[in-house]
Amino acid sequence: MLIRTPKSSEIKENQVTDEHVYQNRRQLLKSMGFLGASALLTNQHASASSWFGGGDDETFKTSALEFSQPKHFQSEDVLTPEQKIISHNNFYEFGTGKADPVTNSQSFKVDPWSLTIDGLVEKPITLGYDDLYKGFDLEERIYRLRCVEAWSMVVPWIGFSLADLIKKANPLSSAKYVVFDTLYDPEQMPGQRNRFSGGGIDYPYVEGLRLDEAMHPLTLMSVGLYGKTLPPQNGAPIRLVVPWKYGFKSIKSVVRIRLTDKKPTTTWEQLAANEYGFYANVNPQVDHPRWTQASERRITTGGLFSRNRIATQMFNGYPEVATLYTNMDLRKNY
Ligand SMILES: Nc1nc2c(c(=O)[nH]1)N[C@H]1C(S)=C(S)[C@@H](COP(=O)(O)O)O[C@H]1N2
Ligand SMILES: [Mo]
Repeated sequence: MLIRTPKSSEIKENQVTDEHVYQNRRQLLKSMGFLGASALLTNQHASASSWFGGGDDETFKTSALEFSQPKHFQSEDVLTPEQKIISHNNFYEFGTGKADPVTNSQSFKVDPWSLTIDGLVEKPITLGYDDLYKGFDLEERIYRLRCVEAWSMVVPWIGFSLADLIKKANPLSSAKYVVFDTLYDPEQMPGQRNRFSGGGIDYPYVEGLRLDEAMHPLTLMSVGLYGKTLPPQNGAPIRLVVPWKYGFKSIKSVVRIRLTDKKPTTTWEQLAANEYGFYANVNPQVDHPRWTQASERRITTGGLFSRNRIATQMFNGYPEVATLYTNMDLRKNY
């Protein structure tokens, strides 16, 4: 039996499957016998809930990481529980529902992996799977991440500054922007097989930053969370995290980082440029055309009926990035 999900033409990021709905769906699946007790405990397998017709049988194996905890990246915010971070998110390559990524990505292969840094650089680099963990000083950084759909999480990411990686390639002075590509592999990513399964996105998923944004010390290449390597649903083996921007900028499972002199057109701009701009800085004063951005629902430990609505902060509470945008009209450059 399959749970029907909307056609891709009906799907947009505004379809807020907030945690209520998500929890209710799990309750429903449970009452229909899809979720066993252990699956509920680990929140992992929502098998048979997938509209691709089954989901993965295996569970992806993560492994422990060694990392430091620099004081300036810690936080007083209540952390979002690990089980929620890894079971409720967006990764359209694995389906457009909030539980689809965890359901459909468990057999995703991350080793071997290849990440290339090229374009306007003196020294193009290609990193293999082991290089992602060994070539850098890994840090745990607790970041807020706010989705454009107005929910947010607080995540103990593990990773390194993107600047450290870009510097190794020696950028040319002509480089102005950085373009990121997610893996394109329809065999492994069911959302890439046709327009309907992947939310209308023309894959690969592409994101971009201005070079100075990319070089900002907050901009993180993450290889782990909660002390372990990333699970596939969160972008294994390596993904971007830009904590002052809406979540869609934080591109997952990156295979290429290219320096250019032209502003790229990103995936969400291609889909709806009037709704999802290139900058996508978290800004409570600039609403999405169809909903307010002044507040957000923080996902913490709350259960089925918890309400945890808080005011959204400018730049998601990272005022140190404001200098990147002096003299820019953030209403025009949304
Ligand atoms: N390749 C890829 N990256 C992606 C997405 C996606 O669909 N495909 N979704 C984005 C969106 S909209 C959000 S909110 C975050 C959510 O994932 P996280 O909870 O692991 O940060 O991933 C972002 N990165
Ligand atoms: Mo998002």
